[in-house]
Amino acid sequence: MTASSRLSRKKRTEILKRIAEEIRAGQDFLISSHENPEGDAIGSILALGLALKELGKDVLILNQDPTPETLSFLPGAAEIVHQAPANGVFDAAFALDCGDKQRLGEEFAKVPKISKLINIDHHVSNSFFGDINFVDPLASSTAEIIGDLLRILPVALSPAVAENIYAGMLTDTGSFRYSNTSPKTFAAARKCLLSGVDPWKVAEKVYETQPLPRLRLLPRVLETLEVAGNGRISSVLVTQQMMSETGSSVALTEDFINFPRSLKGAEVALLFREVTPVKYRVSMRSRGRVNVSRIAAHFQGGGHLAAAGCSVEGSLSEVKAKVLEQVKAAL
Ligand SMILES: [Mn+2]
Repeated sequence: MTASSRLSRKKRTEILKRIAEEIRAGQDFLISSHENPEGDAIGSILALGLALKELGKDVLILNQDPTPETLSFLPGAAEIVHQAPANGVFDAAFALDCGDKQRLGEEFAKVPKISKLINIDHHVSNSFFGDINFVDPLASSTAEIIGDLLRILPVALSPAVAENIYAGMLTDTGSFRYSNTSPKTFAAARKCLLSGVDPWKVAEKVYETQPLPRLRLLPRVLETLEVAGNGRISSVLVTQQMMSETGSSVALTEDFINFPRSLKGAEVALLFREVTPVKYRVSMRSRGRVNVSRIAAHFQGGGHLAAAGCSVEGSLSEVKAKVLEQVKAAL
């Protein structure tokens, strides 16, 4: 089975019911997401974590990396731990919004005993690393899938859970603008609003509370804008020096890629972020005609058709050349 095979409605319900059964049968749960978590990762783990607690379960939410400051307002965010527990036996661990096991990070790998791994995701590149896998590439976000799971359990959508689900959907759909936005997404968002979510409050917290270092970093990144492939490829660069001089963290570079993507005529946008002088993280965005998850996969990365990423080793000019060659071939 591959992630791209469409989940039938029947199969969807069947797997969600199986996961619900695991939740009912167990008591101790670990919930985790990918390294450098963004809105959907945080929204999903908190929504599921809070809902399980409402059901009387013991929950530990573990994320190796810190929660981005703009998402720290989300209910439950303060309870996320960043180090693996020294002991503790879990009936099941949930990997949410995470395309492969490695991206769960080093801390997750240190957890002593997990009886069952439940993988819930919407990345088309998901490697089905769980004992139970629910992967729906047509879902807008993992948060949207968590909403479905909670309905099947069932557990009522509390305002705190709803706010997390809403934030996950909002951020993964680019504020309900991307092509992954479906009637189902709006129906799920409607449910969140009926449960008390204030859309402006969430939008203001997520988008209108930029830390000063991020806005200081932005012009320096835009300064690096380059265009290739007859205007169809645009790219920007973030170096360690830019980050240290502006006091920025990696999390603050999230969404910078939207600027090269917004360039008229650009089909594929790239953001090269220096990890070390000989290793770069490459984020890719497409307007929809080029499948960037395939380009990322060429470099052992992954993602979605229109948003993907990978790490590439080499000097900046080597990395740029390698990546541009693949992108040009895909145009
Ligand atoms: Mn996601």
